Amino acid sequence: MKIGITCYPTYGGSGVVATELGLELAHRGHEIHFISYAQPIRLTELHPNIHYHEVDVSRYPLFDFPPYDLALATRMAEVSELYALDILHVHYAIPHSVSALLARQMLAAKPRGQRLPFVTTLHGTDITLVGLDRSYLPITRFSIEQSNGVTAISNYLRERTLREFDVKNHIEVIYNFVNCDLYCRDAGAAERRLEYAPNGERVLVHLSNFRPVKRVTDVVEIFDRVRKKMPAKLLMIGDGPDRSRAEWLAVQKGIHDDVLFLGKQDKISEKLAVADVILMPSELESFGLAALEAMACKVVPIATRGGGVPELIEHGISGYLADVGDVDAMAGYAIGLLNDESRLQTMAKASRTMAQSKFCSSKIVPQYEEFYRRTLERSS
Ligand code: GMT
Repeated sequence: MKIGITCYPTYGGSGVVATELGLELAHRGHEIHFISYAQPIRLTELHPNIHYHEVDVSRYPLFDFPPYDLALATRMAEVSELYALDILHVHYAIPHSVSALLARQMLAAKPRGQRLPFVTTLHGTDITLVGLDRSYLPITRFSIEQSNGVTAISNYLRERTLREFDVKNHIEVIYNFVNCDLYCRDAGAAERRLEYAPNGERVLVHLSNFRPVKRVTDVVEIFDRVRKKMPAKLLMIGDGPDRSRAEWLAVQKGIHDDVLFLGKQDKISEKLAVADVILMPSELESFGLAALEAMACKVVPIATRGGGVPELIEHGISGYLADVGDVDAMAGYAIGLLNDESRLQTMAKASRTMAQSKFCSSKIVPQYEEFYRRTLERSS
Protein backbone atom coordinates (compact mmCIF):
# COMPACT_ATOMS: atom_id res chain seq x y z
CA MET A 1 0.00 0.00 0.00
CA LYS A 2 0.99 3.62 -0.41
CA ILE A 3 0.30 5.25 2.93
CA GLY A 4 0.50 8.90 3.96
CA ILE A 5 1.21 9.51 7.67
CA THR A 6 0.74 12.80 9.49
CA CYS A 7 1.70 13.42 13.12
CA TYR A 8 3.24 15.97 15.47
CA PRO A 9 6.91 15.49 14.60
CA THR A 10 8.68 16.82 17.64
CA TYR A 11 6.58 16.27 20.70
CA GLY A 12 4.90 13.43 22.47
CA GLY A 13 3.89 9.83 22.20
CA SER A 14 1.55 10.17 19.25
CA GLY A 15 4.46 11.25 17.03
CA VAL A 16 6.56 8.36 18.32
CA VAL A 17 3.83 5.81 17.56
CA ALA A 18 3.25 7.30 14.10
CA THR A 19 6.95 7.24 13.25
CA GLU A 20 7.59 3.74 14.56
CA LEU A 21 4.51 2.55 12.67
CA GLY A 22 5.79 4.13 9.45
CA LEU A 23 9.18 2.47 9.90
CA GLU A 24 7.63 -0.94 10.61
CA LEU A 25 5.30 -0.64 7.62
CA ALA A 26 8.20 0.38 5.37
CA HIS A 27 10.10 -2.75 6.44
CA ARG A 28 6.99 -4.77 5.56
CA GLY A 29 7.12 -3.43 2.01
CA HIS A 30 4.69 -0.52 2.10
CA GLU A 31 5.52 2.88 0.63
CA ILE A 32 5.34 5.47 3.40
CA HIS A 33 4.97 9.24 3.00
CA PHE A 34 5.34 11.35 6.14
CA ILE A 35 3.65 14.74 5.77
CA SER A 36 4.42 17.22 8.52
CA TYR A 37 6.06 20.58 9.32
CA ALA A 38 9.31 18.93 10.46
CA GLN A 39 10.97 15.57 10.15
CA PRO A 40 9.71 13.31 12.96
CA ILE A 41 12.38 12.98 15.67
CA ARG A 42 12.46 9.20 15.62
CA LEU A 43 12.78 9.15 11.83
CA THR A 44 16.53 8.67 11.92
CA GLU A 45 16.74 5.67 9.63
CA LEU A 46 17.01 6.05 5.87
CA HIS A 47 14.90 3.50 4.03
CA PRO A 48 14.03 3.43 0.32
CA ASN A 49 10.31 3.04 1.17
CA ILE A 50 10.23 6.16 3.33
CA HIS A 51 9.61 9.65 2.03
CA TYR A 52 9.24 12.87 3.94
CA HIS A 53 7.26 15.88 2.68
CA GLU A 54 7.62 19.10 4.61
CA VAL A 55 4.66 21.43 5.02
CA ASP A 56 5.72 24.99 4.50
CA VAL A 57 3.61 27.50 6.41
CA SER A 58 4.05 30.92 4.90
CA ARG A 59 4.23 33.91 7.21
CA TYR A 60 2.34 37.10 6.41
CA PRO A 61 1.97 40.22 8.59
CA LEU A 62 -1.81 39.70 8.70
CA PHE A 63 -1.44 36.18 10.10
CA ASP A 64 -1.03 36.41 13.86
CA PHE A 65 -1.74 32.66 13.74
CA PRO A 66 -0.33 31.15 10.50
CA PRO A 67 -2.93 28.66 9.22
CA TYR A 68 -0.94 25.41 9.48
CA ASP A 69 -4.02 23.24 9.12
CA LEU A 70 -4.74 24.75 5.67
CA ALA A 71 -1.14 24.41 4.48
CA LEU A 72 -1.21 20.81 5.73
CA ALA A 73 -4.46 20.04 3.88
CA THR A 74 -2.97 21.44 0.67
CA ARG A 75 0.20 19.37 1.05
CA MET A 76 -1.78 16.23 1.89
CA ALA A 77 -3.82 16.65 -1.30
CA GLU A 78 -0.72 17.39 -3.38
CA VAL A 79 1.28 14.42 -2.10
CA SER A 80 -1.70 12.09 -2.43
CA GLU A 81 -2.17 13.11 -6.05
CA LEU A 82 1.51 13.05 -7.00
CA TYR A 83 2.23 9.66 -5.41
CA ALA A 84 -1.24 8.13 -5.86
CA LEU A 85 -1.62 7.37 -2.14
CA ASP A 86 -4.13 4.67 -1.19
CA ILE A 87 -4.84 5.94 2.29
CA LEU A 88 -3.90 8.66 4.74
CA HIS A 89 -3.36 7.92 8.42
CA VAL A 90 -3.43 10.87 10.80
CA HIS A 91 -2.29 10.65 14.40
CA TYR A 92 -3.87 13.01 16.96
CA ALA A 93 -7.22 14.36 15.87
CA ILE A 94 -6.53 18.08 16.19
CA PRO A 95 -6.04 19.53 13.62
CA HIS A 96 -4.84 16.58 11.53
CA SER A 97 -8.20 14.94 10.91
CA VAL A 98 -9.72 18.27 9.88
CA SER A 99 -6.90 18.81 7.37
CA ALA A 100 -7.33 15.25 6.06
CA LEU A 101 -11.03 15.85 5.58
CA LEU A 102 -10.30 18.99 3.56
CA ALA A 103 -7.69 17.14 1.48
CA ARG A 104 -10.17 14.33 0.78
CA GLN A 105 -12.75 16.86 -0.40
CA MET A 106 -10.24 18.76 -2.53
CA LEU A 107 -9.29 15.56 -4.37
CA ALA A 108 -12.86 14.36 -4.77
CA ALA A 109 -13.74 17.68 -6.45
CA LYS A 110 -11.06 17.21 -9.13
CA PRO A 111 -12.19 16.29 -12.66
CA ARG A 112 -10.84 12.74 -12.27
CA GLY A 113 -11.99 12.62 -8.65
CA GLN A 114 -9.26 10.73 -6.74
CA ARG A 115 -10.39 8.96 -3.58
CA LEU A 116 -8.45 9.58 -0.40
CA PRO A 117 -9.86 7.63 2.56
CA PHE A 118 -8.33 8.58 5.88
CA VAL A 119 -7.88 6.89 9.24
CA THR A 120 -7.72 8.91 12.46
CA THR A 121 -5.92 7.50 15.48
CA LEU A 122 -6.90 9.05 18.80
CA HIS A 123 -4.00 9.18 21.25
CA GLY A 124 -5.01 10.93 24.41
CA THR A 125 -5.02 14.62 25.08
CA ASP A 126 -6.65 15.22 21.68
CA ILE A 127 -9.72 13.76 23.41
CA THR A 128 -9.15 14.14 27.14
CA LEU A 129 -7.92 17.75 27.24
CA VAL A 130 -7.82 19.64 23.99
CA GLY A 131 -10.81 18.04 22.34
CA LEU A 132 -13.04 18.82 25.29
CA ASP A 133 -12.30 22.53 25.07
CA ARG A 134 -15.56 24.04 23.74
CA SER A 135 -13.71 25.83 20.95
CA TYR A 136 -12.41 22.52 19.56
CA LEU A 137 -15.07 20.01 20.50
CA PRO A 138 -17.58 20.43 17.62
CA ILE A 139 -14.95 20.36 14.89
CA THR A 140 -13.09 17.44 16.50
CA ARG A 141 -16.32 15.46 16.76
CA PHE A 142 -17.14 16.32 13.13
CA SER A 143 -13.75 15.24 11.81
CA ILE A 144 -13.88 11.99 13.80
CA GLU A 145 -17.33 11.24 12.39
CA GLN A 146 -16.12 12.02 8.88
CA SER A 147 -13.06 9.75 9.15
CA ASN A 148 -13.22 6.57 7.07
CA GLY A 149 -11.79 4.67 10.02
CA VAL A 150 -11.06 5.55 13.62
CA THR A 151 -8.74 3.79 16.06
CA ALA A 152 -7.97 4.47 19.74
CA ILE A 153 -4.90 3.32 21.63
CA SER A 154 -6.78 1.78 24.57
CA ASN A 155 -10.25 0.64 25.60
CA TYR A 156 -10.29 3.49 28.08
CA LEU A 157 -9.82 6.08 25.32
CA ARG A 158 -12.38 4.40 23.09
CA GLU A 159 -15.04 4.39 25.83
CA ARG A 160 -14.30 7.95 26.80
CA THR A 161 -14.52 9.18 23.20
CA LEU A 162 -17.85 7.42 22.66
CA ARG A 163 -19.22 8.76 25.94
CA GLU A 164 -18.02 12.35 25.85
CA PHE A 165 -18.06 13.05 22.13
CA ASP A 166 -21.17 11.04 21.44
CA VAL A 167 -19.79 9.90 18.08
CA LYS A 168 -21.50 7.10 16.23
CA ASN A 169 -18.48 5.58 14.47
CA HIS A 170 -17.03 2.20 15.22
CA ILE A 171 -13.76 2.82 17.07
CA GLU A 172 -11.22 0.02 16.81
CA VAL A 173 -8.80 -0.40 19.69
CA ILE A 174 -5.23 -0.90 18.47
CA TYR A 175 -2.79 -0.69 21.36
CA ASN A 176 0.53 1.11 21.39
CA PHE A 177 3.41 -1.19 20.51
CA VAL A 178 7.13 -1.62 20.96
CA ASN A 179 9.79 -3.30 18.86
CA CYS A 180 10.78 -6.07 21.29
CA ASP A 181 13.99 -6.87 19.39
CA LEU A 182 15.27 -3.33 19.75
CA TYR A 183 13.82 -2.58 23.19
CA CYS A 184 15.44 -5.18 25.44
CA ARG A 185 18.06 -5.57 28.16
CA ASP A 186 20.96 -5.72 25.73
CA ALA A 187 24.44 -7.08 26.45
CA GLY A 188 25.96 -3.59 26.82
CA ALA A 189 23.42 -2.35 29.40
CA ALA A 190 25.45 -3.24 32.49
CA GLU A 191 28.49 -1.36 31.23
CA ARG A 192 26.44 1.71 30.20
CA ARG A 193 24.83 1.72 33.65
CA LEU A 194 28.24 2.41 35.20
CA GLU A 195 28.31 5.82 33.43
CA TYR A 196 25.36 6.95 35.51
CA ALA A 197 25.70 4.82 38.63
CA PRO A 198 29.42 4.03 39.09
CA ASN A 199 29.09 2.92 42.73
CA GLY A 200 26.37 0.32 42.42
CA GLU A 201 23.48 2.77 43.04
CA ARG A 202 19.92 1.84 42.09
CA VAL A 203 18.76 3.55 38.88
CA LEU A 204 15.30 5.06 38.42
CA VAL A 205 14.21 6.70 35.18
CA HIS A 206 11.51 9.05 33.92
CA LEU A 207 10.78 9.68 30.24
CA SER A 208 8.29 12.26 29.01
CA ASN A 209 7.77 15.63 27.40
CA PHE A 210 7.63 17.31 30.84
CA ARG A 211 4.15 18.73 30.35
CA PRO A 212 1.99 19.44 33.44
CA VAL A 213 0.00 16.22 32.83
CA LYS A 214 3.19 14.23 33.55
CA ARG A 215 3.57 15.65 37.12
CA VAL A 216 7.36 15.69 36.92
CA THR A 217 7.69 17.28 40.36
CA ASP A 218 6.04 14.11 41.75
CA VAL A 219 8.88 12.17 40.12
CA VAL A 220 11.39 14.22 42.12
CA GLU A 221 9.30 13.86 45.31
CA ILE A 222 9.23 10.07 44.92
CA PHE A 223 12.94 9.91 44.19
CA ASP A 224 13.72 12.10 47.22
CA ARG A 225 11.97 9.54 49.47
CA VAL A 226 13.83 6.64 47.80
CA ARG A 227 17.15 8.48 48.00
CA LYS A 228 16.75 8.85 51.79
CA LYS A 229 16.68 5.03 52.07
CA MET A 230 19.39 3.94 49.62
CA PRO A 231 22.05 5.21 47.19
CA ALA A 232 20.24 5.89 43.93
CA LYS A 233 20.30 7.93 40.73
CA LEU A 234 17.38 9.34 38.75
CA LEU A 235 17.65 9.77 34.98
CA MET A 236 15.24 12.39 33.65
CA ILE A 237 14.91 11.92 29.89
CA GLY A 238 13.10 14.49 27.76
CA ASP A 239 12.36 18.17 27.98
CA GLY A 240 9.40 20.48 28.19
CA PRO A 241 7.63 23.23 30.12
CA ASP A 242 7.97 21.75 33.63
CA ARG A 243 11.62 20.80 33.46
CA SER A 244 12.92 23.83 35.34
CA ARG A 245 10.35 23.34 38.16
CA ALA A 246 11.65 19.81 38.57
CA GLU A 247 15.27 20.99 38.48
CA TRP A 248 14.61 23.60 41.15
CA LEU A 249 12.85 21.08 43.35
CA ALA A 250 15.84 18.75 43.10
CA VAL A 251 18.12 21.64 44.13
CA GLN A 252 15.84 22.56 47.09
CA LYS A 253 15.82 18.95 48.26
CA GLY A 254 19.61 18.76 48.05
CA ILE A 255 19.56 15.82 45.65
CA HIS A 256 20.49 17.66 42.46
CA ASP A 257 23.74 15.69 42.07
CA ASP A 258 21.77 12.44 41.93
CA VAL A 259 19.13 13.66 39.46
CA LEU A 260 20.55 13.67 35.96
CA PHE A 261 18.56 15.76 33.50
CA LEU A 262 19.59 14.28 30.16
CA GLY A 263 17.28 16.36 27.93
CA LYS A 264 15.95 15.02 24.63
CA GLN A 265 17.76 11.86 23.66
CA ASP A 266 17.91 9.47 20.76
CA LYS A 267 18.57 5.73 21.20
CA ILE A 268 15.98 5.72 23.99
CA SER A 269 16.13 1.92 24.31
CA GLU A 270 19.81 2.14 25.35
CA LYS A 271 19.02 4.67 28.07
CA LEU A 272 16.00 2.80 29.42
CA ALA A 273 17.81 -0.53 29.54
CA VAL A 274 20.19 0.66 32.29
CA ALA A 275 17.39 1.31 34.83
CA ASP A 276 15.64 -0.77 37.50
CA VAL A 277 12.40 1.19 37.75
CA ILE A 278 10.49 3.75 35.65
CA LEU A 279 8.36 6.38 37.41
CA MET A 280 5.22 7.53 35.58
CA PRO A 281 3.08 9.47 38.09
CA SER A 282 0.94 11.20 35.40
CA GLU A 283 -2.37 12.90 36.03
CA LEU A 284 -3.72 10.72 33.25
CA GLU A 285 -2.34 8.44 30.53
CA SER A 286 -4.51 6.98 27.81
CA PHE A 287 -1.97 4.20 27.53
CA GLY A 288 1.57 5.03 28.71
CA LEU A 289 3.94 4.28 25.85
CA ALA A 290 7.02 5.24 27.89
CA ALA A 291 6.15 2.57 30.46
CA LEU A 292 5.71 -0.05 27.72
CA GLU A 293 9.10 0.79 26.16
CA ALA A 294 10.69 0.47 29.61
CA MET A 295 8.92 -2.80 30.40
CA ALA A 296 10.27 -4.33 27.20
CA CYS A 297 13.73 -3.47 28.60
CA LYS A 298 12.94 -5.23 31.92
CA VAL A 299 12.40 -1.97 33.78
CA VAL A 300 9.56 -2.20 36.31
CA PRO A 301 6.93 0.57 36.06
CA ILE A 302 5.54 2.43 39.07
CA ALA A 303 2.65 4.50 37.77
CA THR A 304 -0.69 6.09 38.51
CA ARG A 305 -3.69 3.92 37.88
CA GLY A 306 -5.87 6.24 35.80
CA GLY A 307 -6.84 6.03 32.14
CA GLY A 308 -5.57 3.11 30.07
CA VAL A 309 -2.59 2.28 32.30
CA PRO A 310 -4.25 -0.75 33.99
CA GLU A 311 -4.61 -2.28 30.48
CA LEU A 312 -0.80 -2.38 30.39
CA ILE A 313 0.34 -2.84 33.99
CA GLU A 314 -0.96 -5.55 36.30
CA HIS A 315 -0.60 -4.22 39.82
CA GLY A 316 1.80 -6.30 41.91
CA ILE A 317 2.79 -8.51 38.95
CA SER A 318 4.30 -6.44 36.15
CA GLY A 319 4.48 -3.16 38.09
CA TYR A 320 2.72 -1.06 40.70
CA LEU A 321 -0.21 1.34 40.48
CA ALA A 322 -1.16 4.12 42.90
CA ASP A 323 -3.55 7.08 43.05
CA VAL A 324 -2.58 10.34 41.37
CA GLY A 325 -0.48 12.45 43.75
CA ASP A 326 0.15 9.63 46.23
CA VAL A 327 3.91 10.03 46.16
CA ASP A 328 4.28 8.21 49.50
CA ALA A 329 2.67 5.06 48.11
CA MET A 330 4.75 5.16 44.92
CA ALA A 331 7.95 5.75 46.93
CA GLY A 332 6.96 2.86 49.23
CA TYR A 333 6.58 0.51 46.26
CA ALA A 334 9.94 1.61 44.85
CA ILE A 335 11.77 1.21 48.18
CA GLY A 336 10.24 -2.23 48.82
CA LEU A 337 11.12 -3.43 45.34
CA LEU A 338 14.62 -2.01 45.19
CA ASN A 339 15.44 -3.56 48.55
CA ASP A 340 14.42 -7.02 47.36
CA GLU A 341 16.60 -8.20 44.46
CA SER A 342 14.68 -11.41 43.88
CA ARG A 343 11.28 -9.63 43.67
CA LEU A 344 12.87 -7.01 41.38
CA GLN A 345 14.10 -9.74 39.00
CA THR A 346 10.73 -11.53 39.04
CA MET A 347 8.81 -8.35 38.25
CA ALA A 348 11.35 -7.25 35.63
CA LYS A 349 10.76 -10.56 33.84
CA ALA A 350 6.99 -10.20 34.18
CA SER A 351 7.22 -6.71 32.66
CA ARG A 352 9.13 -8.02 29.65
CA THR A 353 6.70 -10.93 29.28
CA MET A 354 3.72 -8.55 29.29
CA ALA A 355 5.34 -6.37 26.61
CA GLN A 356 6.25 -9.41 24.51
CA SER A 357 2.98 -11.27 24.78
CA LYS A 358 0.59 -8.41 24.02
CA PHE A 359 2.33 -5.32 22.69
CA CYS A 360 5.17 -6.29 20.33
CA SER A 361 5.17 -4.53 16.96
CA SER A 362 5.00 -7.95 15.29
CA LYS A 363 1.56 -8.41 16.88
CA ILE A 364 0.18 -4.87 16.57
CA VAL A 365 1.41 -3.64 13.17
CA PRO A 366 -0.55 -6.36 11.27
CA GLN A 367 -3.67 -5.08 13.06
CA TYR A 368 -3.12 -1.68 11.43
CA GLU A 369 -2.57 -3.31 8.01
CA GLU A 370 -5.79 -5.26 8.40
CA PHE A 371 -7.62 -2.12 9.50
CA TYR A 372 -6.38 -0.23 6.41
CA ARG A 373 -7.61 -3.08 4.19
CA ARG A 374 -11.06 -3.06 5.77
CA THR A 375 -11.23 0.73 5.57
CA LEU A 376 -10.29 0.67 1.88
CA GLU A 377 -12.88 -2.02 1.15
CA ARG A 378 -15.62 -0.08 2.95
CA SER A 379 -14.81 3.15 1.16
CA SER A 380 -14.43 1.78 -2.38
O1 GMT B 1 1.47 12.92 26.64
C1 GMT B 1 2.21 12.59 25.72
O2 GMT B 1 3.28 11.98 25.85
C2 GMT B 1 1.84 12.96 24.37
C3 GMT B 1 0.58 12.33 23.97
C4 GMT B 1 0.32 12.52 22.54
O3 GMT B 1 -0.81 12.35 22.17
O4 GMT B 1 1.22 12.88 21.77
O5 GMT B 1 0.63 10.95 24.36
C5 GMT B 1 -0.53 10.19 24.30
O6 GMT B 1 -0.27 9.26 23.29
C6 GMT B 1 0.65 8.21 23.61
C7 GMT B 1 0.84 7.35 22.38
O7 GMT B 1 -0.35 6.83 21.92
C8 GMT B 1 0.09 7.45 24.82
O8 GMT B 1 0.92 6.36 25.12
C9 GMT B 1 0.01 8.40 26.00
O9 GMT B 1 -0.55 7.72 27.11
C10 GMT B 1 -0.88 9.58 25.65
N1 GMT B 1 -0.76 10.61 26.68
C11 GMT B 1 -1.79 10.94 27.47
O10 GMT B 1 -2.88 10.41 27.41
C12 GMT B 1 -1.50 12.03 28.46
